[in-house]
Amino acid sequence: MSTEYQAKIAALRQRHEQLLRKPNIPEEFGNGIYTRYQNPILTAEHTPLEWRYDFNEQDNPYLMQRIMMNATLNSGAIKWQGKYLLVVRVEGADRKSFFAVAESPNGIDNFRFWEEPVTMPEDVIPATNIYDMRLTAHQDGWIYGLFCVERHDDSQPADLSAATATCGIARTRDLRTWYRLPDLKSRSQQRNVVLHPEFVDGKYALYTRPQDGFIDAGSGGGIGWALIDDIEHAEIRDEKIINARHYHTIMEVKNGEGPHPIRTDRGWLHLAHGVRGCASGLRYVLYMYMTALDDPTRVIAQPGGYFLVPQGGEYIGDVMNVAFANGWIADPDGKVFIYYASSDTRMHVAVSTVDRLVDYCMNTPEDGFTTAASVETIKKLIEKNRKNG
Ligand code: M1P
Repeated sequence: MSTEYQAKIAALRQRHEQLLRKPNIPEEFGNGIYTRYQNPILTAEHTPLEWRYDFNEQDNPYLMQRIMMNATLNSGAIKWQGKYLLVVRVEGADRKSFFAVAESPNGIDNFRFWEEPVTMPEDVIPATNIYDMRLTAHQDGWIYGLFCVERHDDSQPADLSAATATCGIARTRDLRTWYRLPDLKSRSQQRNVVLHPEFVDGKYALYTRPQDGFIDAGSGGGIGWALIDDIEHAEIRDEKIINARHYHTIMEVKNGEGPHPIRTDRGWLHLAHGVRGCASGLRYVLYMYMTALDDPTRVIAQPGGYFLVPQGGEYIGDVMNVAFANGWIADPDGKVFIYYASSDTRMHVAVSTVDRLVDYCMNTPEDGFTTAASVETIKKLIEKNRKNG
C-alpha cells in the first residue's frame, strides 16, 4: 500500500474517531421536564468505516465509499451488562433498513457500533425491509425484539408502492444471536407493536396499532392492547383500544406506543408518538400517558399536547418534522434516558428522571379539546399564581 494511501486512511480514521469520542453537552435552558443534549448521539457518519470503505488500494484506488449509509434512526434501547445499548435502525443508501447494536458507557455520548450488523434470521416469510425494534427484557427471561416487517402487497401487483406492515418477533439472550419466532397474526396490518415486560393474567401482553393500510391508520382507533396465549405462535384474537386518537389533537391522524412502559410506584409511564396532518405534511411528535399498575389498560393520566417535538436542525432530514422514539432506559437511581430520532435521520438523547416524568404526567393539564377549555386552563394557572403573590 502506498504511503499516500496509508495517510488518507489514517486521516479518515482520525476524523471518525474524533466524531465517536465527541463529548455531548447538555442544553442549558430546558423546560424542566427533561434536558436535551446538543449533539446527535448517532448519525450515518458514526457507522464503522469497514461497513463503507474497501481499504484495498488496488480495488479502491480513489478510496471511495463503496456502500453508503443514509441514516441512523428509530432505536430500541436496553441497559446490558452496565452499558447503554441501542438496537439502531440503520438505513443504507439503498433504502434498506437493518439493525445494528451501538453501545455507550454513559448513555449520552461515545456510542460505538458493534463490529457487524445484526443478522436477523429469515426462517419465516422473507421480508423486503425490517425496522423500528422495541426491546423488552421480559419476565420470562428472554430479551424480545418486536419490529416492523415490510413486504410488497402482492394482491396489488401493478402498484410498486403497495406494501404490508406486520409485526416480526425475535428473541435473544445476548443481543448477538437472535431466534426468530413466527410473525404476529392479526386481522389488520400492524406497526409499532410493543411487548409489555410482565405477564398479565398469566399471558403475554402487547401494545398494538391496528391500521387499515401500510401508511394510514384508517379505522384503527389508536394504541391497542391484546393478550397473547403463546408467544411462539402469537395471534391477536381480541384487541381493545386503550389510548384513542382524537380530533384536533397532536394525535388526530395516528398514534403509536414508543418503547415498553416503565413501572413506577404511581403507575406505568408510557411514551408514544402522535401524528397530525398539516400543509407541510405529517407532523410526528412525542407524548406521554400513564396507566394503572393493577390494570395497564386503564389510563390514569394524560397530559394534553406534546412532550417533545423536533427543535432547530432536528426539523430537517429525510422525512421532515418527525420526532420518533422507541427506546428509553430507566436507571436504578431514577434517571431516564429518552432516545429519539429526528426527521428519520439521526438519533438524540434527552435525560429526565422517573419523578419528573410522573410529575409531568400527573400535573400537566389534560387537553380540553376546545379553545375555550384551553383558555380556561391558562386562566386557572394565572389565578393560582396571583394568589401565590
Ligand atoms: O416517517 C415517520 C415514521 O413513520 C412510521 O410511523 P407510523 O407507523 O406511526 O406512521 C414508521 O415508518 C416510522 O419508522 C417512521 O419514523
